Amino acid sequence: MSSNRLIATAKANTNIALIKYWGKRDEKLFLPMNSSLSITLDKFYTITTVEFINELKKDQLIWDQAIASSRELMKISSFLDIVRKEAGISLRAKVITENHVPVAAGFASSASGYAALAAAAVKAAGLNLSAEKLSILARQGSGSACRSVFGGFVEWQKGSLEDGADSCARQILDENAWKLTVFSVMVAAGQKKVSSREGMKRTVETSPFYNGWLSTIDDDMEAAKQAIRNRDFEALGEVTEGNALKMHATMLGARPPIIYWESGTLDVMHRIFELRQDGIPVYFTIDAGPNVKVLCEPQNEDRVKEALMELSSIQKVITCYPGEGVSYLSEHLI
Ligand code: FM0
Repeated sequence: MSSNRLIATAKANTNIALIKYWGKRDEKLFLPMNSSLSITLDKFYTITTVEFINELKKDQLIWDQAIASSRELMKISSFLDIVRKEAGISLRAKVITENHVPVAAGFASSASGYAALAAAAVKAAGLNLSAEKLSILARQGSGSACRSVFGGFVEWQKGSLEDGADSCARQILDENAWKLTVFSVMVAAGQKKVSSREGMKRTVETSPFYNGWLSTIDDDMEAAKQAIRNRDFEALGEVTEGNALKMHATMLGARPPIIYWESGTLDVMHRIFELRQDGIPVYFTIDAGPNVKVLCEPQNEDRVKEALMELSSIQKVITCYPGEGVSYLSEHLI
């Protein structure tokens, strides 16, 4: 690869929110109603190469080895427009992206996807952005992507400025500072029916419980940060599980209502409650889908996994740990 080619490859991991982002105050800039907090994970990731090419008339997108739909291309193109504007270039780009996120895992591949795309695009465009600026850029592709820029435990401060210049993520603890186990538990389910984008919009607009949700976020954020500072797993688990349940409660009040849970989701939740009654500190969180993420300390990991595997409604359990933030790869896919 010659040094003057406008090309770069970046890798980004997915993240799982412990305090959830649910609702936007500005849809165009992806500004959230509430702050959130996540763990970047080590198992599921996206690798994306961006090359700005003189001869191209329009952007190209190759998505998991296939030409992407024009709808996907349009989204990527308008995201690249932000980068082009910032870099003062008008070149079109070839984008090759590979998702190593099992579709059924219930992780938003948009988080790792836009973090990797933002990182590769700015480097290919010759921009030298701070991690904070990169996070702000990634946010404008998908909100949760701003957190995947950083590894380990990450907080996304909602900010208050109208242009979103203070709405970005920052690292609380790096990925080696506190090893926790996060099981990605896949339960039997059909296709996801309501995207998180649509689900949060409908909740903000129609749920009478939405303001109740918002009124508890500052306390939850503070409790989570304190638990992380103190490496207090039970305190972190309590606030994490409660926060996820509150988010889902807001959706029950939406019209039409949104229920992401399947019967397998409930089986896992009840099994976690039983394990806690048996004295094992283990907690769950659930995103906008039926799968469950289960958190425990590494010393209890075997016992928890065994208990989960006994459930017939479970399809697969993948063991994850805190992972790193975006990185650049010297080899590339072209
Ligand atoms: O990750 O409309 O980022 O904090 O996963 O692209 O900004 O896909 F549980 C739900 C993520 C929502 C919580 O939403 O939405 C979280 C959620 P976008 P995202």
